[in-house]
Amino acid sequence: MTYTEKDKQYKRYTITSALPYANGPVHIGHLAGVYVPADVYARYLRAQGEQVLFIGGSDEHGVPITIKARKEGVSPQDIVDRYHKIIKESFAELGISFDIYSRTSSAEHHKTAAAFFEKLYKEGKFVEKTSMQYYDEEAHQFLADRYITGTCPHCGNEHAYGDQCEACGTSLNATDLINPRSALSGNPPVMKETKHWYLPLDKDEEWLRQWILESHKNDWKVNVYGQCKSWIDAGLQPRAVTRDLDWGVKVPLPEAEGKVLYVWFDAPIGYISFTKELKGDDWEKWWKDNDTKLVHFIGKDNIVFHCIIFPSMLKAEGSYILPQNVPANEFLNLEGDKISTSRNWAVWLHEYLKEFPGKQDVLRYTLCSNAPETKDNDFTWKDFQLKNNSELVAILGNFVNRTLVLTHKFYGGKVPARKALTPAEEEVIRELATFPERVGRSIELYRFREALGEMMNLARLGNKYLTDTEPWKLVKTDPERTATVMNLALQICANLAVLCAPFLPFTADKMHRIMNLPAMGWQHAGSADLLMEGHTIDQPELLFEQIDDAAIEAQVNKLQESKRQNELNAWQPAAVKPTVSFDDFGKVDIRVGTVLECSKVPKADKLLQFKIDDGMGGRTIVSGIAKYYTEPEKLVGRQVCFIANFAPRKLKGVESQGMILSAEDKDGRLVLVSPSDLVTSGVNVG
Ligand code: B3M
Ligand code: ZN
Repeated sequence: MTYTEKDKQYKRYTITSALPYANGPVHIGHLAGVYVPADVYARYLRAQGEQVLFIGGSDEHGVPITIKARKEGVSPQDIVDRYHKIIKESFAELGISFDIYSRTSSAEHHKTAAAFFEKLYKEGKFVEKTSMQYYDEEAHQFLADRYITGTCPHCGNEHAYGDQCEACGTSLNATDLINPRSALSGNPPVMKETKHWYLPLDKDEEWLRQWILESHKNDWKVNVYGQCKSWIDAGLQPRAVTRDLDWGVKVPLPEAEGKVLYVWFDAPIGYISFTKELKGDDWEKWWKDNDTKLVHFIGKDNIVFHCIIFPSMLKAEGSYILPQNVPANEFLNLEGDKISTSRNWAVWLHEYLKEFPGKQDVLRYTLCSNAPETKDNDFTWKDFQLKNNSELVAILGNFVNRTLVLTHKFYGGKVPARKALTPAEEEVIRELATFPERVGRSIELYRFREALGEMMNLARLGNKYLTDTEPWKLVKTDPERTATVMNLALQICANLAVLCAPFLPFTADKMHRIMNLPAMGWQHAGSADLLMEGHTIDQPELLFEQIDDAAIEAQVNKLQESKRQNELNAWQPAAVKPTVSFDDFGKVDIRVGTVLECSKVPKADKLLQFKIDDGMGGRTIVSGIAKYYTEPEKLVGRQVCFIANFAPRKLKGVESQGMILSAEDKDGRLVLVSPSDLVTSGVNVG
């Protein structure tokens, strides 16, 4: 049984993609890990004629948002309004085909999440516990999740958060951290008593083991299965689902003043709330009917929440289905370094869209062909350029363009008649028929890179066919054979328009438009009779254009600049040198001098030559600051500090009689040290 057949038992597909925190824009790591694959999957299933609900939205609660708001001195609502808009618009522009993109601050979501909690509470599904929790005495606040940082007990990462270590993916309780510190004041926290509600995951171990480790041993990805297994094997602990915070969904109990639902309790319920927003009374079948296939697209740091905690919530509620699959991806790095929002080491989607207008599909293609499906992967701008120039332009674009241009040249844009076929052509037609299944099967197995590669193989097949038959030569000797070749090449183009659509929707639209194709489903593809003889093709347009070195260099420079900014931000004063005695200090004779002349030392880029009035008849000093004072003559009259008893030395043939003092700024720039008021030349500094 193929996967395609197996899935026929489903009547509809509920596809969710992780809700990005609205504390920053979306970057290529998010796209490659979650949104591009989820969108390919949703578009493919729609093309298959399936009923699809593709859900997205912003995660607007949680500590990352309140921390950001605090840093900027604005309200959390300001932060989420700002980023929700950027995220939503940039997803739409990239063609991520959500059926709804909502937000967890919506009224429907608050209502749904609170009701979900209430139901579990009333049915006694929670354990109530009073415990000691970290509290910041200076900020008068309990320290939930990311308000507390410390060393991960599993991997030693010194910047682990109170709910999770991002380095090793482990989900933590704040009390697990070694050397905990408050993110508010930087102080070590104290313990204070508070009451919370816990989901007793320890009681779910048995069915989780059966459900994941047995039932899904063969269809869940190895990385997902492996993380779940090590979690379950380590023994599950009760998880608090409430927090002492004032930003989030209020805990709907009178005794829970000042408490909200834990963000990881409310956020996945967002998938359900958004379904309600979109479908109204018709929402339930998308979440409760057994003939619905629920699939969560996420990044690897979200595995435990989607495979263990959310399913346990759904199971406790009792009326929901569980996900059939959770195809989590690994991480995408950027130019060899971990993508980081705080270090601005990222390619931001909204910036890409501005800087590469009309090139949505190039990004979709690059990210899909390089998706971190089985291991972390690296995005480089060079590779982006290569994929565009030697794959999209040279393979897909080239095949389609050659075919359409020749059709216009030979037949005025009308599809010519196909006559007798050679055995090689019969083989091309047989192979063409296998592509919908080859591409589709890989998509259904969540192997999107492989699927994309298969689609490109059809373009390769087309190119090879043209190269083998050479219609541009054949036309001079055998018009009938040429017509057959061009007919078949056009059929391949029409097939590509259908098969590339999940990956490259903008290109597919363009091809449909140029070739005057009707809307077609996946089931139409594979046929060599999509275009009737005489069908009119419009003037060809290039599908892709070369990306030149300058565009790539600009991006690399932009990244380098952000690296430089980071280094500057991380600057700290050098450690203080070993103590010196008053006598030792007294040996250095520092004085004030007045610049009489100043010029560049010939044949030395860095050196300036000063003539200084030192009150003792004058002296020459050479100093390596030419780069920072490009108009040396303007220094005349300026007072500087210099070491008067520095051993003389020769620099580029000039004897330097002392050393002029300058301060080195954190970016390496040197500035002269001068007295703040005019003094007599030659006086001592000390
Ligand atoms: N907001 C975490 C993340 O972006 C999170 C996902 C929620 S999915 C329900 O990694
Ligand atoms: Zn860790």
